[in-house]
Amino acid sequence: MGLFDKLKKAFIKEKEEEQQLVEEQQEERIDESADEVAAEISEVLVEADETSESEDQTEEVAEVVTEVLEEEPVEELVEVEPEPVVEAGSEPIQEENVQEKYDKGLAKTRKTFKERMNELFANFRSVDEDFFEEVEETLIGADVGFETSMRIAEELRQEVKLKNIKKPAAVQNAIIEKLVDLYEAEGINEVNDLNLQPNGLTVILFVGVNGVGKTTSIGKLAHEYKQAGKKVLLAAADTFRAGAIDQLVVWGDRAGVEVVRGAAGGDPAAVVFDAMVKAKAQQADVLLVDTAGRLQNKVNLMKELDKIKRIIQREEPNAPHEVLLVLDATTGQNAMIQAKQFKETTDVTGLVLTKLDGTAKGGIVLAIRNELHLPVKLVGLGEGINDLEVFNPNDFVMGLFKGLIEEE
Ligand SMILES: Nc1nc2c(ncn2[C@@H]2O[C@H](COP(=O)(O)OP(=O)(O)O)[C@@H](O)[C@H]2O)c(=O)[nH]1
Ligand SMILES: [Mg+2]
Repeated sequence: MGLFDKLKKAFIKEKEEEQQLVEEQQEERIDESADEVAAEISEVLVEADETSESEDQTEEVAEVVTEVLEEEPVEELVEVEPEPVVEAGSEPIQEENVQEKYDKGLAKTRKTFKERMNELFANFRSVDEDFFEEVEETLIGADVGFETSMRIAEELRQEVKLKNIKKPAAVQNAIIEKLVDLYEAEGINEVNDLNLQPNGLTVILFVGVNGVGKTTSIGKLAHEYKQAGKKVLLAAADTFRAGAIDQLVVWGDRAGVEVVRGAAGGDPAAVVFDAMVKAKAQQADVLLVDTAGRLQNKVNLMKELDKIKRIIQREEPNAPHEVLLVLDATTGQNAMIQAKQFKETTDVTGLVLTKLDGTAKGGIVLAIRNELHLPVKLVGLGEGINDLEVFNPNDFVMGLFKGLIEEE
């Protein structure tokens, strides 16, 4: 089943659950009010029995019953707001938590995207050229990328004509479907899992400009692997800033893993060499290498990274097994530019997209996928030690577009 169909199915399921809940609550209310009425009737009956002077008891009772019923018309009690639907829990707990994390982490993006769509359709009159231009602008504004936005608008033009789509709800669904389909098609041969070696050492190099979240992501990943019972080692090869080494050491302590470090301002390649020797001697499973982001220019950065890679390869010919470029999602188009530059500088094997939780620019994942053809491997969904997830495209798309499908 395609991703869009899944999204649609989830939408229908949600609607059905909502409806079911409303019905259940209505039934409950009817039962409750019926019980109340019955209680009052029997009270009246008992009273009437006790004071049974009156000749025409039945009439009196009937009067009171009518009064009670008029006072609290059962019908009126039935109108209740549906409570939020609680997931049925049919899926394994682990998976549900991940989807929840995505839902939470993407809340801002989703909300903003929904607002943009509402704005787009608020002035909707017909599917004319002005409208398609507004679609382009809306998508560009949602950070899904220039090329992607143009492509979607063009495909929409054709589809609207072909299928004679007129209703705004149908147009909106067509836009979402195009986005999801395009995203899915680009991801068909993509490997999102990290290239972990089943036997022996896995070396992962983290690159990216200052402040994007390299050190934090390494700390989180170290924690995850440590929890999974792996022997983990960290290399503090960002010797450019003194603070950077200490920061990695703090994360090492938090995760309970050793950090190989040198002096601030020292040769990062020497630190990496020490770390490689140590990792082999200790038969470590994973070595995560932190690097400096800001070197004066691209040539210097390239030289530095090449040197680090050579040292690693000399000790372990198939390593590094991943070169992960860390990007800060909050920077939107700037992240795209960084990715293009790093791609020219070094062989990036995948992306870590951080700070998705704090931004409305989550649409950038679509742009990255469609325009850079680099797989997102990890996503940062918060500052906590557990807030790093292996990227799951399905969970991501569900989290991004949930609630955007309209009833046609
Ligand atoms: N909200 C949020 N903050 C993050 C995330 N990842 C990193 N950060 C924050 O970004 C800042 C810079 O991170 P740092 O790891 O020092 O970046 P580095 O210079 O690339 O090593 C820190 O304040 C982190 O707490 C994330 O996924 N979500
Ligand atoms: Mg750092």
